[in-house]
Amino acid sequence: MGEVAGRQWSRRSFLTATAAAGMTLAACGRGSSAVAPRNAITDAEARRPHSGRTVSATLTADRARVDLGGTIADTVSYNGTVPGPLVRASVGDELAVTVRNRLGRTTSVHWHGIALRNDMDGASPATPNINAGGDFTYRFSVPHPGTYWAHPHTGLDADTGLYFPVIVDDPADPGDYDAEWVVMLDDWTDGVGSSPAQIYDGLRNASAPGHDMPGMHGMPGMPGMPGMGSVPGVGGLGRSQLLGGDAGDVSYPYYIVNGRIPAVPSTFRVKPGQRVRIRLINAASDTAFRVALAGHKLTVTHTDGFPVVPTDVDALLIGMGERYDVVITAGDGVFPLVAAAEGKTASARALLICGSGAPPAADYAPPELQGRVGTVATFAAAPGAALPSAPADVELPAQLAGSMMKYDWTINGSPFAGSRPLAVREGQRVTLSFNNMSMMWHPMHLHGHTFEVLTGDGRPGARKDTLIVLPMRRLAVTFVADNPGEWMLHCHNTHHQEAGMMTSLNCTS
Ligand SMILES: [Cu+2]
Repeated sequence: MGEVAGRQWSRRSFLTATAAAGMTLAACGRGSSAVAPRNAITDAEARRPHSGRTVSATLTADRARVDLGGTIADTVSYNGTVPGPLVRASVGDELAVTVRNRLGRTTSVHWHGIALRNDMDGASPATPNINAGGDFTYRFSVPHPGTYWAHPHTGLDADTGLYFPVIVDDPADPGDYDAEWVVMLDDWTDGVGSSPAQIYDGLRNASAPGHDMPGMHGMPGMPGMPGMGSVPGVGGLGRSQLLGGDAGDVSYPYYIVNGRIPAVPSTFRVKPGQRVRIRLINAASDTAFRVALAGHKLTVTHTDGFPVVPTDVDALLIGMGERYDVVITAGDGVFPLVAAAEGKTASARALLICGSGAPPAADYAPPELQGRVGTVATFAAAPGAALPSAPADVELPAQLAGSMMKYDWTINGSPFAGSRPLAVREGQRVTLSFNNMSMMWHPMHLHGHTFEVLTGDGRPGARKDTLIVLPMRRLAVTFVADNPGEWMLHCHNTHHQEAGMMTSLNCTS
């Protein structure tokens, strides 16, 4: 941020500028004019660290028959696997990832959590989508170490096999562990149950006029009930105390870890006593997972890529789009890593094999799941990751609303097409206040930036780019708007996002 951080802005000038920008934008609607001129984006890119090294990869997005462990799914994937191949670089490296779109429809690759140049973010309109049959090379430098991932930002393709982990290493920090296990969690229906489009239509149709069903979340899919139950998987879910109410909208046929169903799990082998860094990534569309490793405590070290004060928990609640890094010391035996689909009475699992023995039954629920469950409020940014204390230059609201009955998910009163962007100037310190006025939780994700959760007690909260906001609750975050461009701010529930629960943070230089 350097020079821009030193700019002095009076609160009055902000309010005036914001109001004026707002009026202009309201008059124009969501136009196609670029928020950040190309030189602002290239200037910001020049200020990022540069190692001089380029990491290249080619990903072909295409139809694939994928073996989930004896269950074959006709789906779409990158290079024929679920998850797609790991993309790994070090801080300051340039990534050059060519995506060949063989899906027969428009696609994109969004680099979730990476504070990259706006025109490579993989979210329209800042980055043009890739046309059917077309190729595009995403080229950008990676400024921060951490655990990230990537997925399409077009339609319902986030609910397919199109995702892969992205890891950025810090050459100055080798880490105090012997082995590393990347764990991607997902809820799965594509090619084995209702299609993502059928589920989305089912959610929308259940909300058609005359289909008002108060409390429908708690009901099983009752035969004869209009909408609900007419599409297998839609509705009929339980509640979660951790999530403050309804757990989700969709019951998936499978919950998977690293592309495998619980009966035929993926495995990871280490020796007893070894320290293992586990990078947990929730790539699901409608499922928060409660994750525990049988017989082990989890020492949480990072939230969404950024260090926290190391904290021991028995289990972790991970919403869609969130990542947690934990370190464990391996015991002697075979231990299931269980990701319980929160409020959905089903689980995903993988096995940590550090000795002899048979794994427990596929539905084994380790007692750790009922122990101390870490949520975002449990963690504090490590001293090096906390933002300097500073007053906000601008305060922005993000009012979350909508209901299952109308399926009208909005931010600040509008679905995306009619929404008024949130306006900031480069270098401003921003407080963003989520106010969830709906009866459902939302994992809110901001592109291009990492914020610090405001705890209200002066303690620095965790650094995050995706944040669970519980129903009927307020939660504020602070960040420096140091990345010029048009950045999406949205719910990471795929169906809520598709229904319009998205706006943008427009950062002008
Ligand atoms: Cu949502």
